[in-house]
Amino acid sequence: MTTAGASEGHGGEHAVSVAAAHGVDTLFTLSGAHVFPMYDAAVHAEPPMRILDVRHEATAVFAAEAAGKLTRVPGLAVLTAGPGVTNGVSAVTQARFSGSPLVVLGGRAPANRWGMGSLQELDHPPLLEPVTKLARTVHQVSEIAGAVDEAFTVAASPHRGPAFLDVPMDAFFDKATADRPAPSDRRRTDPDGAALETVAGLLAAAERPVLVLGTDVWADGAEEAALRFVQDAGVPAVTNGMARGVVPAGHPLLVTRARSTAFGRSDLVVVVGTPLDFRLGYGTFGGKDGAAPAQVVHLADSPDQISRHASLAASASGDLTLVLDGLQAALERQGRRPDWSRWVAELQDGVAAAVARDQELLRSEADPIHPARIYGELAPRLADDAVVIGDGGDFVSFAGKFVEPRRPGGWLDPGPFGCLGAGLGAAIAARLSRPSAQIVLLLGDGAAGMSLMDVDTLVRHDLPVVMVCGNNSAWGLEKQPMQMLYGYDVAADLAPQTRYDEVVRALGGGGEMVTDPAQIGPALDRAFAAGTPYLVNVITDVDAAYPRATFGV
Ligand SMILES: Cc1ncc(C[n+]2csc(CCOP(=O)(O)OP(=O)(O)O)c2C)c(N)n1
Ligand SMILES: [Mg+2]
Repeated sequence: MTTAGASEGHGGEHAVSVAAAHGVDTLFTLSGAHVFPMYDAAVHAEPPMRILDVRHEATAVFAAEAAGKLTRVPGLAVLTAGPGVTNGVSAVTQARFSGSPLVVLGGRAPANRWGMGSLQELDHPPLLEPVTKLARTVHQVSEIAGAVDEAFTVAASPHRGPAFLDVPMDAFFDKATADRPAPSDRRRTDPDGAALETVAGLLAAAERPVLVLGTDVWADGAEEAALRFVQDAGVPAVTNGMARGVVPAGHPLLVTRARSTAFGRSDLVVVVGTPLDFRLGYGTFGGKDGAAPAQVVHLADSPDQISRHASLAASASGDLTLVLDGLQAALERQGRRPDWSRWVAELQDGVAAAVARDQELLRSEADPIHPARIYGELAPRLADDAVVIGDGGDFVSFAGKFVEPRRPGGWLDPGPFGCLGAGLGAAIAARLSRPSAQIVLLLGDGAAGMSLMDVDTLVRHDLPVVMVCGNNSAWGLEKQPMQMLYGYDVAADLAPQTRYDEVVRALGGGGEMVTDPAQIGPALDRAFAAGTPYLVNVITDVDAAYPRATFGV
């Protein structure tokens, strides 16, 4: 371990100083005395660390998670002991599922009273252990700097994820002289060259290959290598999660809109940086129109991410830039350049047909409004660097179909954990991380109810964000499946035309309700021009359900 020298200070000073050395400029929190040393240190740090105080700990952790995703420096959430930590657990779990770099520092009841029943006395690490890469108590003030350094290093190392520490109050307020470690340079893990040769051989022999690019391509900083590979190899690609935009909207090799043909007719699917989970049919491809099952290759940022359930023709792991550049070099050594032009043309035809089919819905004049019309109005208003955040069910699925990012790292969806309520936290972090970009938060009306109070945080911290609520007065993604399975539904309806826009106005932002499709565009223009948090509350047709092929099980 290299050190930045020994320093004197209380526990908060050690923790904040090490976090800052790892690149953190903001801590997300909700007040509690157990963590006061963190605030004192943030206030007195040079430069001060921004304290972004929110209205629910879930928002603090969702914000830190989103900051980690957007900046690729672990986000930092500071939670008070007991309920502060337990309120954050769902968001920590989301970070685990999404491989998001995140450090959560919890307060903890004092060690010198442990077992006597002091306020909020809870042993957190056993609760956090199953959903983190690291969860432990730091018992001595002199150990805080080293432990925080370890937490940041673990969170930021592939495969990324959350790390949790708690510090007993007496140790946190205590003082010590301790070494403050200097963060070490990132180490890149080389992939196995022979494995890449095998993959290159499979690719060279394939007639209808498809490349899938997922979130870890962005998280691992491999977005340029990925686009290079797509273009140099000439292989059609489907992107998901934070890799959306790696192959930009309109690129001739981006075939996401022809996904079902691509996956169904492919003879070789190479999946990079995302698990072979329900979003990818558990890693089973091919078989459409009498096609044989496809061979599957899994390339991941670390060995533990390689699928254990799918039958793989080959796999490799390591730094994804080295993986993709290495694969291209190996492909060139194959000496035969496969001609995939007919396959690519077939998929391009599929994309063009899908885009043409969309037009009617995107321009729909239906009353009540079809949710697709909202995206027909929103998409042309988005700048290349817009950050689009989805929090909801069907409303967000429509966004996934109709909003195609033009740059990577600007699309935040709930990921495989699918936790509603992440929206306001993600919007807070996005506004801070991308100060000059459009930030658009897409909220289902159900999801809106989970975090809308944190509009108060946007207002207090002067963070303008455009919110668009697809208000179908229902938990739509649950209502339709229950209808399908039982022929009736319960616990799926919400009140009609609830004025979420007035909630935002009451909290100090702006907003309006829209019931006429022709008014969506002008309302969005007003929202983008507002310079304050602004919610466009669009009343939509509850019967316009997203056409879903799977419920994720
Ligand atoms: C925390 C949490 N609770 C429940 C669910 C189950 N769930 C998934 S989508 C959904 C409906 C979302 O409704 P809304 O936000 O209004 O979007 P809509 O589907 O109506 O467009 C529900 C309840 C979940 N994913 N996360
Ligand atoms: Mg809804």
